[in-house]
Amino acid sequence: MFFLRKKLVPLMVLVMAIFIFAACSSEDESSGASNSSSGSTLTTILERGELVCGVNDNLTGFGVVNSAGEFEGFDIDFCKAVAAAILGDSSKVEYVPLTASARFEALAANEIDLLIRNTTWTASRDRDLGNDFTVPTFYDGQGMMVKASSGYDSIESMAGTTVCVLQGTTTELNLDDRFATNGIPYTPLTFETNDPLQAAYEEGRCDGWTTDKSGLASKRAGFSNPNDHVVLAETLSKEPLGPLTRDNDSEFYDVVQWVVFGMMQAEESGISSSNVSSMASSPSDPGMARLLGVGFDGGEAPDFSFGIEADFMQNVISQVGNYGEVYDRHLVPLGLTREGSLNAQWTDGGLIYAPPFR
Ligand SMILES: N[C@@H](CCC(=O)N[C@@H](CS)C(=O)NCC(=O)O)C(=O)O
Repeated sequence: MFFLRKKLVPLMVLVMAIFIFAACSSEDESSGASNSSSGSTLTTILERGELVCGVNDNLTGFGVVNSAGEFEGFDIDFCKAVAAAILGDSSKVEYVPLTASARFEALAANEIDLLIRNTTWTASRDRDLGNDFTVPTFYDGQGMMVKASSGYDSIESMAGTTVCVLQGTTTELNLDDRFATNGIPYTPLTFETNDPLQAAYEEGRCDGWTTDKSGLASKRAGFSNPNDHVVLAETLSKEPLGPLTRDNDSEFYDVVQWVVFGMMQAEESGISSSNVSSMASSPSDPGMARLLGVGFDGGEAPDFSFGIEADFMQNVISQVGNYGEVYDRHLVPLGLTREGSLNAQWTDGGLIYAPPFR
């Protein structure tokens, strides 16, 4: 009896272990609806043949649906660039419009692969929300727009006013920092989306509209008479905006990060959509050859592929352009001058800088 028990107990433990392992494995496979069994978003995108990008659909210049019903903008072009790099085709993107408050949950819940929606990199978002910021594509800061006729000319002059602000944003938090901490009384009027917020501002239900300065430039340009509105000179915060992937998804994270860096490097190296094919057939230096995934001076092409085709940057640059082309296409029309700003190249005193392709 004792011997029987001695043999049976380990056997039962083994059987239980197999059951527990099987149950855990099947749970793993069924969770993460849109991810492949390996859990890598890169593999999922390659298998699916499409990138699912979470974006804004209401911010001209960054992410908006145009009159032809197509998504366009600065952020949209980075979705296209990632699709061009992974799938060789910038049109293979499904865009999912998201509000500011819904965006992080959509990424964590696997509803999208990538979030590119004028989203600010902050410590708590990095720490708490199950996502990873890749690299800022636009260095912004928070501003305040008022009606020109109001006479407000500084934040201090706005004591006792009502300020319109969007929920689930850094804007909401910075607003309180700036007013409450400095003893300036104010009333926030918060909204889930921009359209009712804009209506409230236009109807005079709030005295100021605060958000990223790029957003204010976009909204101001959309008014029938932009000169009726003034963006105050003060910048209330730092708002580095850029793409986010899920935590612990490093293959895909690397692709997104190096596509953005590649676009920055292409601009620095003078490679654009109009000359990329001639640069690829005769690169002028080894660094350019590495960026474009070709050999230099008759040498072997380097393996610089991040799990995708080695010449991925050729697809990105020919189909979408370098960083400067994307900036000029979407942000210059909003009056967001690059020269002298943080978004100038590092060689011009800005922060747009790619680590070496080596
Ligand atoms: N960058 C800030 C603000 C992002 C944000 O939602 N901005 C507003 C105004 S620029 C927006 O996108 N509005 C469009 C909408 O929600 O309809 C953040 O990440 O929290």
